[in-house]
Amino acid sequence: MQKSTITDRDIQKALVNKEFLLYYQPLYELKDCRIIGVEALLRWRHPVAGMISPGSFMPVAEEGKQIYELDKAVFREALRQVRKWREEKLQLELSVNLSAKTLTSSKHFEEIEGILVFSGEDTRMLTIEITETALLADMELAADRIKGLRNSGIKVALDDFGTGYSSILHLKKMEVDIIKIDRSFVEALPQSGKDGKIIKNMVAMAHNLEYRVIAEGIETEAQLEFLKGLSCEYGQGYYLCKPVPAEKITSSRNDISFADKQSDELPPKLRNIY
Ligand code: G
Ligand code: MN
Repeated sequence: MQKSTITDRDIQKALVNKEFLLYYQPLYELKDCRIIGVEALLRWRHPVAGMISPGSFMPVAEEGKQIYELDKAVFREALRQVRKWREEKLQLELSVNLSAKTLTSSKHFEEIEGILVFSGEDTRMLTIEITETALLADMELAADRIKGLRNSGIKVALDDFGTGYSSILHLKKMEVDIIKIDRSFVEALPQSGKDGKIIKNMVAMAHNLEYRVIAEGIETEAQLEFLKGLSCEYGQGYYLCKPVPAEKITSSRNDISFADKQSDELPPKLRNIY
């Protein structure tokens, strides 16, 4: 299914037919490849087209009204899963993506808050990721809502950092906890000297401002080593682990592991943490 052929109506129908599901990608502390949590990532299991990634349908959802329903569905499902993991004695921190549109809609943001309260989960276990490209529209309101979330104990991450029109302005205006460096900066490492310098300075600036830094899209061992060399403390990416269905994340001696290491969802260099 081509991105251009997906309509708002298709997404609405898919929600009714329960075709959306969540995958989870572990986030790692790079120095010892210890899992610190998971990011919930939306997938669309289309009956004909197969698995569709959010890059193909999120822009359509964000143009229309379906984004609100998708965001709410993701929060409900991810919090249900975290509860299940907790009941199985698997204590996991959870990152969930929230669109700037939902963040700045009073009605829908209140509903998200309602979902959080209803879940009864500890807010300190939760990080909300907000993509910086979309933040510009109503920056004051966004900053205010972010402040409210942080006051309730939730951590806030600026996602895809560096790709927005005014990344530095966002840093100035938004009080957040975490910066997630967009994978387009990681992609050309370590070959590109220029990208290396950019990312080195991004990490240094983020640390000076006392943010935690997560590098996205680590696909090779060389990229991992380069980032470790810059004291970038956290990361995620296919080299470490691809997004996997919830059932693949299991507990072992109170550590986090993967049930099925042979799955083709998992990269050959999967690192266990024990
Ligand atoms: O915008 P955000 O960073 O939340 O998007 C995450 C998306 O990136 C997910 O759809 C996920 O599957 C994908 N992703 C995760 N790790 C990698 C990676 O190492 N390389 C690439 N190209 N994509 C990745
Ligand atoms: Mn994200």
